[in-house]
Amino acid sequence: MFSTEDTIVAIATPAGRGGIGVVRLSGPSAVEIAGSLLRLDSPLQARHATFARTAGDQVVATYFPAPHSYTGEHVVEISAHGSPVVLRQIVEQAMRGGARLAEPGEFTLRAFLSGRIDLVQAEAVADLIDAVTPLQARAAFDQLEGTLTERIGAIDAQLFDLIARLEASLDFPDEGYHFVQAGEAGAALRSIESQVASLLCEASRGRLIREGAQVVIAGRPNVGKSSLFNALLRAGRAIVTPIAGTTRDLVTESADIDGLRLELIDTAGVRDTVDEVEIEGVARARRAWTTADLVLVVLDVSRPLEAEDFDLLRDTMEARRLVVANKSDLAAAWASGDLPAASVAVSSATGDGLEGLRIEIRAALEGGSPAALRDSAAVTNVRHAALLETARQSLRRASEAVDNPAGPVAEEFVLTDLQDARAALEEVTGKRTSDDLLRHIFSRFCIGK
Ligand SMILES: Nc1nc2c(ncn2[C@@H]2O[C@H](COP(=O)(O)OP(=O)(O)OP(=O)(O)O)[C@@H](O)[C@H]2O)c(=O)[nH]1
Ligand SMILES: [Mg+2]
Repeated sequence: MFSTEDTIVAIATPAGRGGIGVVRLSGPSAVEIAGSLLRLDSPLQARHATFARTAGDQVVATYFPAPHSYTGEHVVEISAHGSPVVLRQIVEQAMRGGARLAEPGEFTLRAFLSGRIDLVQAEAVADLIDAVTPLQARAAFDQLEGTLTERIGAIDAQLFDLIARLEASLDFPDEGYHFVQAGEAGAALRSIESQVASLLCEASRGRLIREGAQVVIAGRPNVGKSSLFNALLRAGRAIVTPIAGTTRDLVTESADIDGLRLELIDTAGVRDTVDEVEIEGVARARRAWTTADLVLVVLDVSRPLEAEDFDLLRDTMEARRLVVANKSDLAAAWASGDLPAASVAVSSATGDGLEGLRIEIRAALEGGSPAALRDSAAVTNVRHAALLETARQSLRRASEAVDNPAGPVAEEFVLTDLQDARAALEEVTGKRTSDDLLRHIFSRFCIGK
């Protein structure tokens, strides 16, 4: 379906002016086409930067012969001065020489099709480019290095071995000999299943790294929600006034807490009101709590607790939350023991306690293991997580069949489930794949990658 017989060309550097700009050619005729547009004193040598002229610029061309190139094909990279006009001219000349304009991600697609990288690694390239925090970049880099590929490969190999032995038992039914005993098959299955489960366990942490978490600030009017929002952002983003009911709509901003990306959302103070705008603001605030990964429930420690404060604590009980006692710089009207939940004392005005709150936010999002995020998160991609879940369910069914108290179920049934599990794993790495899936994955890449 995807042709790799033609030679593709694209500007590989970002649009606009820059110090240098790179045009990349890949395909069987990359060298000939480059030769047609470059005036060279000597022919291009493999992996050597060669000075040359084009019609409109002085450039440096580098030739990477197949298969040791980014795409696995013959690649020529032409570094010119970073002028969009010059770069476009080079691309046009290459097209006159027979090259085709590359689709988004087509260079990486070719690297996948030529077997130089697998699908996980190809997706990691896009994740690395899109990363906005060092933690996201690190997780993508690990995947690019093949960490996940290796772990899935190891699981797949064990499955393959088990399947082969079960099939052998089927092929020689008259021998009365089983190449694998039920107990042995059960143990192997449990081990494989637990390896898949541990990958899945990393997936929820991985999602957090990749997509960031939504953290909503909730509370009654004037308790200092917008002040806390600004303090966590270290910027005067939201309007703060002594007037209750200042914030009317959701105010959203990205924040970065120790490399963990957050979408921080300030909301309208919750109260009964007849103001139509405020009523809508409160409704939006309530909806935001229910979808948040974490709710910061803000209370004002300088004012006596009222029934509405307890209502708020009750209304947010179902959510993952942290109770924040704000305005700790003022005289306290209540103590933390008066609340039905633990609380963190802060002053958004002075910054007191904010560092502790940041630590609590991270811990709450990471499920209580602060070190975990930094260590490893092999799975960050929802597509991978969904396929691993499918594999786990198939393995579960196979285990149950093997451990059946009424005697093990026939090999045929176990085999079907094991094959299903394998198919799911192979879809992660792209050993099995469809054109539609590839089209979908590579469409999120930039042109020239
Ligand atoms: N002393 C002191 N004052 C604070 C603190 N945090 C907020 N304030 C003051 O409390 C008032 C209300 O602050 P906001 O941040 O606007 O409160 P809010 O919860 O966003 O209020 P609404 O948007 O009306 O719901 C302002 O006068 C702030 O200066 C604090 O930690 N200490
Ligand atoms: Mg506000």
